[in-house]
Amino acid sequence: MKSISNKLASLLLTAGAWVGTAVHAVQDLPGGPAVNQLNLHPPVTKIAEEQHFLHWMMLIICTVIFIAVFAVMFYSIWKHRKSKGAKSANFHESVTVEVVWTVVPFIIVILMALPATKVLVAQKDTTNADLTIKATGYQWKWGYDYITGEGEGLAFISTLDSSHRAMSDSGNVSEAPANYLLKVDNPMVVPVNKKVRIITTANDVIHAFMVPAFGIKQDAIPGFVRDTWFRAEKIGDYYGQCAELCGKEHAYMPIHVKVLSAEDYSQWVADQQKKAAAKLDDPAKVWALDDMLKRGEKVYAANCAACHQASGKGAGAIKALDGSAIVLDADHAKQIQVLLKGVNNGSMPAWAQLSDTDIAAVVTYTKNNWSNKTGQLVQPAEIVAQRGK
Ligand code: HEC
Ligand SMILES: [Cu+2]
Repeated sequence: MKSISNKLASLLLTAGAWVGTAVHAVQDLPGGPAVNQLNLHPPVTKIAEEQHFLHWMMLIICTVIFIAVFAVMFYSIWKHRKSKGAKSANFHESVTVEVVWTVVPFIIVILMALPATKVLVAQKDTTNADLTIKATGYQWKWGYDYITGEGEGLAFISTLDSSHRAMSDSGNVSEAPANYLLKVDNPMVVPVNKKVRIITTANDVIHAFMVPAFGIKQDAIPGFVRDTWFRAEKIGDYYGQCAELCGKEHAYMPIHVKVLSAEDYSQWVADQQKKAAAKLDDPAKVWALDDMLKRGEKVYAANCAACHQASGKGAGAIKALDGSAIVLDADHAKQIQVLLKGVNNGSMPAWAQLSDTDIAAVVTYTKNNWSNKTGQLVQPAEIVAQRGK
């Protein structure tokens, strides 16, 4: 008994200490979660506002009904208890009671269903969008393709900041910033007050695109196309997550939507288009080893380190690249094929979406980093040659 109460006390102390540090470290994130948040996220779209209204309206109606029904019930039980000599009344087939208990709930249900249906239909109306963006779920990141509207043709991948992932893996979150596990390299950027249609799909498993402040949540299913929409009414940063439950890694593919003024958005589009043009490397270009290694290091940090670790040692089923026979092999095709096609049903994902130069760079990097001092240099042209095979 004593030992149990001791254990309990120490458990409470640890919990207390944990809550204590957590409260110090974590702050509200505007557009994202808040500390001790009880209500839904502050709405930034009409739809989200209406969802709030529905949520509260129904909660209040249900609470009023609950209190009324239970008050009558408990009062009756107490008032007509047996010790007072109460005799139960006997009334069968009272038409009045039956009509009342059918008609009243019917009216209440209609009162709740009408506004709910109106919002539901509005949520589904993705017509006349100013901008259409395809959001593709990958294990474990989002791909955004600007399909129509201003910015058409832009496409990029949005990945969790690797320092946040490292923090999560280490379990030491005392320094966690307010945007912990919500910081990405490339946020989705959209203009304010414009209707944005989001088309969702996925490349491997089911994902779900959710941004609470916009009141949107849509499954992203491989081989299917679904859509949703929002019109953000306030400039700012808004955060969401992949809301699919199956598999812990969905927690590491956050969504960050940056809402800009019309002018800032146009500026962003112009900048992106310039960058994209610069990135369109000539796959025929012949690279020097040093430049390739520098580029490969970046590609590795952004795409591979989450699984294979910065040390190249991997972990568990994730094979080490440091010392791997495939990486060391003088036949470059072996590793290039691993990257283009993936292995083991995607447990090592395919990277065909990376550019030829990026793949050549990361292959070169793994072949010359850690203890892998092969001196081998892989050129983009080799990737081009391997793509069709
Ligand atoms: C989602 C986790 C994950 C990511 C991200 C990932 N890999 Fe892998 N990788 C694996 C797993 C798991 C294996 C082992 C597959 C097997 O053979 O079962 C593997 C195997 C490999 C192999 C073969 C190693 C061998 O000796 O068989 C190479 C090469 C490789 N990965 C390179 C890369 C590169 C380069 C990147 C970044 C562009 C990368 N991987 C990103 C999970 C990942
Ligand atoms: Cu997901």
